Amino acid sequence: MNDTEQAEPNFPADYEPPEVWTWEKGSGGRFANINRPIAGPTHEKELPVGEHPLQLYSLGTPNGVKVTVLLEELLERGIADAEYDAWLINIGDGEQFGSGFIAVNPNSKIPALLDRSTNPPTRVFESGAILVYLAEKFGAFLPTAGAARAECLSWLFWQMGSAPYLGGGFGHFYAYAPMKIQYCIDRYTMEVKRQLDVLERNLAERRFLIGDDYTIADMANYGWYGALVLHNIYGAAKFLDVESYTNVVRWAKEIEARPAVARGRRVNKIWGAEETRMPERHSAADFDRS
Ligand SMILES: N[C@@H](CCC(=O)N[C@@H](CS)C(=O)NCC(=O)O)C(=O)O
Repeated sequence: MNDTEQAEPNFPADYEPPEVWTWEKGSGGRFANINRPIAGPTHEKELPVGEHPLQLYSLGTPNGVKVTVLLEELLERGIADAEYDAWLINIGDGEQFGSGFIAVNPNSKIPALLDRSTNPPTRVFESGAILVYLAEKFGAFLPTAGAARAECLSWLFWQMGSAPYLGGGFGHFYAYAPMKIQYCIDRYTMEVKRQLDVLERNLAERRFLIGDDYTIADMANYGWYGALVLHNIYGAAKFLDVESYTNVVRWAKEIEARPAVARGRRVNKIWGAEETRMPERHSAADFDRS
C-alpha cells in the first residue's frame, strides 16, 4: 500500500480522548504509513559507505536541501575536503527506520551525516547541527565571534523552531490531512503568515538575514521559505499570498540564482522532471552526467 492508498479511518465529530491513548489504527492522510508512536529500528540494514570522508544520508526535502546547498557552497569556494557522498534515504519506503541509519540518527529523520575523517567517525543529526558542524569544520558561512555569530545562530535556530509549524502544522493540515479542518488550517495559516512577516520585516532592512553576508542561516531558511515563496510547496502559494512578501521573494531569488544552490537542490531529489533527479551524488561529475 503506498501513501495515497492509505485506508481512511472515520473520525467521530464528538471524539472524547480516552484516559490512555493506544495505537490502534493509522491516523489517515498522506505519509500516515511512516508515523509510529515508538522510536528504534524496524529492520536490520547497514548503510552504504563511499570514498569521501563525508557521508550524507538524506533526501531532497527542505531539510535535506539545506545541507547539500552548504556542501556545494563549500566546494564552490574551493574547499576540496568538503567532497561528499550523498546516499538516498527514501522515507516513503521507511528507510529511516533501518538499523544503520538509526545508528547515525536515533531520531529516524533525514538528513544525517557521518564524518569519517575523525577517529572514531563523528555522527551528526538535526540539519541545524549539521550546518554548524560543517561551517565550523571548514571555517565558512558562520561568523566566528560576537554579534554577527549570535545573529547568525539566532536566525538558524529561529528556522529550526519555526519549520515544524510550517511543515508539520500548516502543510499537514492544508495539504495532507484526510479532511480539511478549518480550526487547524486557520491556526497554522496565521502562524505561517506571521513567520513570513518576521522574515519580510528583517529582509526589508537587510540583503541577507544577518546583513551583507550570506550564511548558514540563509541556507536553512531558504530551504523552507524559498520553497514556499518560489515553488508552491503544499500548493499553498496563492492561499498564503506569498507574492505579497516582496523582500522574502527577492531574497529567495538571489539565493536560488547561485550555482551551488542549483546543484544542492538536485542532490537526493527523486521527484520532478527526470533530468533534474539525482538519487545519489558522489562527485561533481554526477551533475554533468544526468
Ligand atoms: N528537525 C529535523 C527534522 C528532520 C525531518 O523532519 N525530516 C523529515 C523529512 S524533511 C523526515 O525524515 N521524515 C521521516 C519521518 O518522519 O519518518 C531536522 O531539521 O533535521
